[in-house]
Amino acid sequence: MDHKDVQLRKYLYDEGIDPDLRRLIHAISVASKYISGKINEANRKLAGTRNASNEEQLELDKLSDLILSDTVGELDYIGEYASEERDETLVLNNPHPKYSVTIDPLDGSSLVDVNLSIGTIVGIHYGKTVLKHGRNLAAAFYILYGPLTTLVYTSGQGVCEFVLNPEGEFVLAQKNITIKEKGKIYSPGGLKKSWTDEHKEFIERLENEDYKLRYSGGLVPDVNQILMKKGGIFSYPALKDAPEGKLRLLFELQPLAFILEQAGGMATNGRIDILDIPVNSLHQRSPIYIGSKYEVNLFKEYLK
Ligand code: FDP
Repeated sequence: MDHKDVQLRKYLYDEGIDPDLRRLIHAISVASKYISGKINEANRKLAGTRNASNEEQLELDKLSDLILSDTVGELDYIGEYASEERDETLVLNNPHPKYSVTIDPLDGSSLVDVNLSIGTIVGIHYGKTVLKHGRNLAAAFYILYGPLTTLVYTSGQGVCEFVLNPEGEFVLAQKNITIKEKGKIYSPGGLKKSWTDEHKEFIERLENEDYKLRYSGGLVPDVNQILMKKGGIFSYPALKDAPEGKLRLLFELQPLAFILEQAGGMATNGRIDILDIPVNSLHQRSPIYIGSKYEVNLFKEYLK
């Protein structure tokens, strides 16, 4: 593998992306190939022994974080590296920080032992800190480790998908990906008995409108499914015992909201767009409704 990734780099070049941002995106995409290899290794080990999955998963999370922090840390223009795996950000002390990075190194890692898809989520903010609302994002992407490894990306000029080919290169599969005004699938997170009445009524409405249930328990594949099926809704709501829901604003929601908005969809907590939510803390959580406009706006009606 020589990691030329000509198509990925040309795409970024054609978009007029600043060379430093291009280098950062390419460096993370190369790191994701190693993570993909490590996931396969872990899967093979589990398939062979079917033993202690918790430890195996934990190790994989930490290893992915290490690979990514080392990769980002080598660049002398990054302000902060913030990872879902760490309590605090890694301040890189570079004299002229241009970008800061949020990473969820391995989202959905509890699905490794059952061989379901998982992902890495990346947000790249302008400036020396990641503690910014989502409109400050310069770029966002996720890598989906499934039967195919794909990279879905935006820098505010539409959404495109790259696929990792057998030679280990990310090649362009689709550009200008858009979703429809209204979809046919719903993906509802959270324990049903903890749902609020508004959320329960909203989900019943979708069921009465013949939406099909599609929930894998992995945020990246579940949101990717909405994007690739060209519509629908993923939700992880406020719960009676967790009013802020489960998912993290900086590491999970902002990057995915940026991508879905760019594809013509919406992402909200029910009251305010995810990208406009003020950021108070690194591990802040928020409910999310993300997908086609019809479904997201429908939920807002229920909240009124
Ligand atoms: P996981 O706990 O397996 O890491 O953010 C974490 C996440 O998975 C998301 O990938 C997923 O959408 C969500 O949690 C699943 O939560 P539930 O188990 O409550 O459905």
